[in-house]
Amino acid sequence: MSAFPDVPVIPYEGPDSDNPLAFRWYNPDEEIEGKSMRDHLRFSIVYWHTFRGGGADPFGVATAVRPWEDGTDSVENAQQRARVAFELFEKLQAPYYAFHDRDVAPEGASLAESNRNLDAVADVLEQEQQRSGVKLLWGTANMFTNPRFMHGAATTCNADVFAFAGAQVKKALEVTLRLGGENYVFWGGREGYQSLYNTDMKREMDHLGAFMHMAVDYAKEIGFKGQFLIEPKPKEPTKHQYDSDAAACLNFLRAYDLMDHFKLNLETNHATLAGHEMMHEIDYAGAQGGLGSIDANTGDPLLGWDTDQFGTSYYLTTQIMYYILKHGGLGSGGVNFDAKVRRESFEPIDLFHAHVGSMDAFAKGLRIAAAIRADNAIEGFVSNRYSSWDEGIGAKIEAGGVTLTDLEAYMLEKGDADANQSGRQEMLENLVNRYLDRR
Ligand code: XLS
Ligand code: NI
Ligand code: NI
Repeated sequence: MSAFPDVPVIPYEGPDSDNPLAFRWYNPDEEIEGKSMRDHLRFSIVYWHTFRGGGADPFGVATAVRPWEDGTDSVENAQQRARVAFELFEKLQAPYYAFHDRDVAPEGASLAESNRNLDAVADVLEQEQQRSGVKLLWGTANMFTNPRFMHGAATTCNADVFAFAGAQVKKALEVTLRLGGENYVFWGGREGYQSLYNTDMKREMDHLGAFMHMAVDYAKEIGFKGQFLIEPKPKEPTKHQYDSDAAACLNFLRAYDLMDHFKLNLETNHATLAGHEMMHEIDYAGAQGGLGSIDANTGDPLLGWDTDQFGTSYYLTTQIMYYILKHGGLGSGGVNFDAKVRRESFEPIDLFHAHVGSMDAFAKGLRIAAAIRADNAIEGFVSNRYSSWDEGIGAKIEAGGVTLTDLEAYMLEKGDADANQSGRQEMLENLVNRYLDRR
């Protein structure tokens, strides 16, 4: 039985199409820079917003109409929901999906019961993956919703809660392995603090480092070869999150000797909350070999929180795809739509409009970014801007071994530095717009 009988598999119809349920830019098999759009973008649909989000907000209850739900928190309902989810993944031509343990299966009265529930739903997920060919981009454990995690999971003051979190990650890793997950994500929902007065920050960070090592060791033990990812976010739910941005995460990974095992899962709206552009986070992570995957969404420029909206701005997707291409792509990561339809968009069909539009925006961004790269339009300007480092004193400094005394001798002889040249920011912004104008 179909949950979306009126929706076909979304076709590619090209830029002249005005069919709202067709792709205008996402043509999965078309090659760009020698790779199919499908393989560049590796689109992934999230289970939590799309199948568990009902549109509740602090002032009102859920609004979403989801006819396939029977209103219970039973395993059977969760299994039925999983089948519906795969119908949506297939109709969107999304090659991947992602979930938290507690999104897909109900939490039981004990850890043992929760594990049994998860296994029972994983049976259906496995069948559906085999039937449809849709794959698991990543799994993760929800260690923030249940009240036991009020003080944190790996960074809690309560050692028993740390133990519970460890047990939960162990199970989530086993299920992710069983389902062939290509990555495993840690988003530290409650790994932070509301008040430094009641917090031993050093101890909490040490515990977080130890927790991550336990995960790495257990992955090795069971033969999980997927990529571990940390997802930075600076605030919300806590005032200060330890994994606040790409730089803070990389510093944590270095400090605790985890760089070989982790990359980053960067999210647009989180970058905004951290006061960065998403392209900055991608370029920063990429420069350190830490670009793993992205959670594709956007915030509202007039609101200051994580609104997790579907991104439709070509300007934003161009920036994102440009820096992803610059750093050689997403590897085992993907473009994962960690985004939710608005509370007012309560009908099932809105789930399709949201994903079709955002997939298309990323496809268009990929096309524009590749065109800019084909002309060497930005990189050419940048390498020319730094050309003083390619020869003379610049090349010597980069090669290493130059001292302050050497610099003084050089400058005493020369008298003054060579003249500066314009940064041409406005010219480059206009240039990007010219590429956006193109078809
Ligand atoms: C919340 C995060 C979360 C992670 C997965 O803000 O984005 O959804 O992606 O735990
Ligand atoms: Ni996310
Ligand atoms: Ni988010």
